[in-house]
Amino acid sequence: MNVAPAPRSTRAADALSGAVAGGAGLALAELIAGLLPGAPSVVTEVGTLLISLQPAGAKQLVVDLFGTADKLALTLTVTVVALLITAALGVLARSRRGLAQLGFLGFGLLGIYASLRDPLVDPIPALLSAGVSIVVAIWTLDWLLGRSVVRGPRPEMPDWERRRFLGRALTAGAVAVVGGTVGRILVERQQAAAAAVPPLPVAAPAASPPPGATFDVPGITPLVISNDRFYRIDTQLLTPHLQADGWSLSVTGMVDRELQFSYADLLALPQFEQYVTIACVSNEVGGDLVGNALWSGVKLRDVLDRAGMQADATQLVGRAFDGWTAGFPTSWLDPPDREAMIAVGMNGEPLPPQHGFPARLIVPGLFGYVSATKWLTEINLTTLEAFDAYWIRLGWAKEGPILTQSRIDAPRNGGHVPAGTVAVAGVAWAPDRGISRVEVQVDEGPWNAAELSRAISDATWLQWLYRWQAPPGMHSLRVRATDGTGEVQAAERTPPPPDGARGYHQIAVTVDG
Ligand SMILES: Nc1nc2c(c(=O)[nH]1)N[C@H]1C(S)=C(S)[C@@H](COP(=O)(O)O)O[C@H]1N2
Ligand SMILES: [Mo]
Repeated sequence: MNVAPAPRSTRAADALSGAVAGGAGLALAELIAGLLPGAPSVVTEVGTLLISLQPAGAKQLVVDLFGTADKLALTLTVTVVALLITAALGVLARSRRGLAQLGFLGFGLLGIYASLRDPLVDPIPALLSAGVSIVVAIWTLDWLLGRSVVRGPRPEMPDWERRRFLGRALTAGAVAVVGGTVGRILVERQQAAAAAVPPLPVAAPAASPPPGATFDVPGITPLVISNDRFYRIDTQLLTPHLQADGWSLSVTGMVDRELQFSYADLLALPQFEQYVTIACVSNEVGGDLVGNALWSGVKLRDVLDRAGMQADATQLVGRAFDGWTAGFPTSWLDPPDREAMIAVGMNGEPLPPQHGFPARLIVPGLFGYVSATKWLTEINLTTLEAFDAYWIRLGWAKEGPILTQSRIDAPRNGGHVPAGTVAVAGVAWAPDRGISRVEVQVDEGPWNAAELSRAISDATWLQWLYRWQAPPGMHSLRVRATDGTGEVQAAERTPPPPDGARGYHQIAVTVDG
């Protein structure tokens, strides 16, 4: 056979190899997204990124053009463009294999970047999925190109080899199409389930923050932390994505009637909302494992009344879907102005998966590890002696009231400020005793009273502000708070274990002359 060399068909083969390799990578990412909740659908994320990059007018144009089909159209567009680009990378790979591989890597990085912008995406599955997909795409490309890589002039592709190549490319392509489609169907199902969560019922509204609840100081912590900025602490490596359907909460143990609530049952009970500041026992002095949010849901006492909590039940244990537990004395529930709750909403949204969807406990005044069970499935009434919860068995204190703490947010530690009046400001908290006083000490000088913002309630933090006449030089600033009972925050530094860090937050600043 003396057919002339056919560079065009070889180039077509290279392009096909690139597109199939790209398709394999994309399909794998989609399949992982479908199987592993929290892993991103790269196609959806890149599409969302592209939309967000459009100027406002163009965004509307896209929506108008595609109408209700815009999501599908966007998905297809992203896929087709990605395949065209990887096809080009396939052609490039013939002469510049390394460069083409870098191109695939760049694709993966774009996917990671787009995915991590989404607060619902978990970084670990996102990185894992991107890593595996890039490796598989590059490996597929090598596998398809492997046969025909020859240095020097482009060789003719003999017929038998062409057939073998086509067989491989079609097989890989078919696997990618099937895998990608299955992944896409699973992803769409997840998205539909998430969209099917009923809207939160109207709750008896919390008093809104009073006038004077905040100070306008750059760098100060906002009064309410948004859901995607709220600190997150739990023992889960991957965020659990529980479905409202099929979830239930049982109330068990020392009660007259054991009860079970579906998500709809819970939403049908009287709803209320309140601002509560929660904190983690492992927060260091000056750390940020503390946050304030508007929680909505059901009063714990309503549910306990229905179940008929028995008088000799001394401990309430919250159990999560995975068996994680937290427990606190039932006597903590007694003060009438302390409202422990089963929260279903956070800042007006259903609880995000990271923060315990469908329901969690929020108990004003207690550290999270003894109270704030996320992904709650059981409330068990027992005695203090009968049960030690998760962190208690690991040596943390059985009782965990939140310690009085204060933090300097502005100026920044190690920062420079101009001489003159400097706004020293931050937050202080002692849920649910409240804060009565905050003082600032400069170097070893006297303690100066700071102005306090008007607190939303004793269950929340407040902001404080001290206008400091700052002389040039290096200075240290310290803060201490006094709680609503008149007790000054502990001065002596202790590490977080076993019951929370103590000591004053201190920073160093340079005042420029
Ligand atoms: N199921 C479950 N709930 C949990 C935890 C956990 O590990 N598992 N950690 C607790 C701890 S230690 C804290 S401080 C709070 C943190 O709540 P957040 O992540 O919503 O800020 O959740 C609590 N609830
Ligand atoms: Mo915690």
